Amino acid sequence: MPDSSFLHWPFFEDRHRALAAKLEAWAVANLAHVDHHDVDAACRDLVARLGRDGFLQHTAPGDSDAETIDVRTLALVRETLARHAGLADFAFAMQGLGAGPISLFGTPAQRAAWLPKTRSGQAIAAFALSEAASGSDVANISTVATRDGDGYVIDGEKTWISNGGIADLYIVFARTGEAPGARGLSAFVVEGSNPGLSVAERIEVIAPHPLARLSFKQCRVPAGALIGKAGDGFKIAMATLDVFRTTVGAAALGFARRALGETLARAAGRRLFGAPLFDLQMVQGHIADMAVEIDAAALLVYRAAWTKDKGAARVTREAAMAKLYATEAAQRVIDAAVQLHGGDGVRSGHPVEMLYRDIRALRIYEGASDVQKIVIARSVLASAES
Ligand code: COS
Repeated sequence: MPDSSFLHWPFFEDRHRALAAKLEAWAVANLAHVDHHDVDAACRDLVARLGRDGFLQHTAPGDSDAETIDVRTLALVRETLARHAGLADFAFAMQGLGAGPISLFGTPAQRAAWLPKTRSGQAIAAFALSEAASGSDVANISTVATRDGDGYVIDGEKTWISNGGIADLYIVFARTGEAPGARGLSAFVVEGSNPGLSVAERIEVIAPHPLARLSFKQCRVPAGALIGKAGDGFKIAMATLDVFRTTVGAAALGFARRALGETLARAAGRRLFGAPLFDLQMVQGHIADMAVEIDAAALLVYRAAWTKDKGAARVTREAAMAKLYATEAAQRVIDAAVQLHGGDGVRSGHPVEMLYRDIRALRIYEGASDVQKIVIARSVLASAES
């Protein structure tokens, strides 16, 4: 296990340290050989095992209003899983993001119907927000949900949907028209078996995972599928992202820690110019930069998580800072790791080559770095004006 002294920072409690130790042992035993050839099967298997062994419990508390998501726990689990296997982190994270709107805003009936299944790994969850013309500009969503009798009919397309094709439930954001723009969206639970929902395209990416474009044609859902109130969809999406963006930063942190660990082993084991690589001061300079960026990222991630857990109503700025900095820093750390590994750094299947592919999407999904800067700047301005 790499340096775990950060677990003694004041953000954490004994229960966090105990979970980190338990999950580390589980990851060593379970994640040494994740098969990437069939990512659908691998993700189903990972969700089932994470559920069976109790780790998905943390993705969606909330059977009662008194229970809330513990963001520090989510972040610790994500960074630990990411350090061992990117696909395991993906499987865990999507259960959380997909169940998030139900956990945070669902009715008692929605919570009772779905959360026991997502927590046990019996149901796979997905978050269907992005569209071809509205990835960053969420208020511009064009998928529509039309009131029809005692339910709604959804028509449109969603794209870049993680777990698309293998999910049992999708949280779908659609325009219900209470007002133009952001105030006219609503969120719905759509079952994977709904005949109006189909996979239009499977999408291959540089770090493969289940990903699809989805088509909704006359997709009928009951009134009970509406999460929160009609018109609340944008706020439900943003508030869910406020929680999970911090954990994207945590995943990036896990990737960066793994990259540093691989680099330290390389620097100690490889000899160059008659001495260990580590003896070169230029190498030490890289390692120092990597370590500083990792600690700075960890401080921002766990500051955001702790702030939310202590009851802040909104952590929009803290979460945006955590995601922005941790993902961008991890990209730099991993790039340095590849460089210090020489040719091995770009050899297919080498851990740092896999990290190099794994990290890239985190700077784009759940709000691209550019969007995080907009969010941060607006928040800074608002504070300055108040
Ligand atoms: N929590 C709760 N409410 C929020 C919120 C948040 N984090 N962010 C905004 N809102 C509210 C605002 O307060 C505003 O409410 P009122 O209408 O009552 O004033 C409303 O939602 C609209 O907000 P805003 O005017 O900021 O909307 P914009 O269209 O300008 O939002 C950004 C722009 C870029 C911030 C937003 O679209 C965004 O975060 N985009 C990235 C989306 C993303 O992560 N995509 C990836 C998909 S998931 S893989």
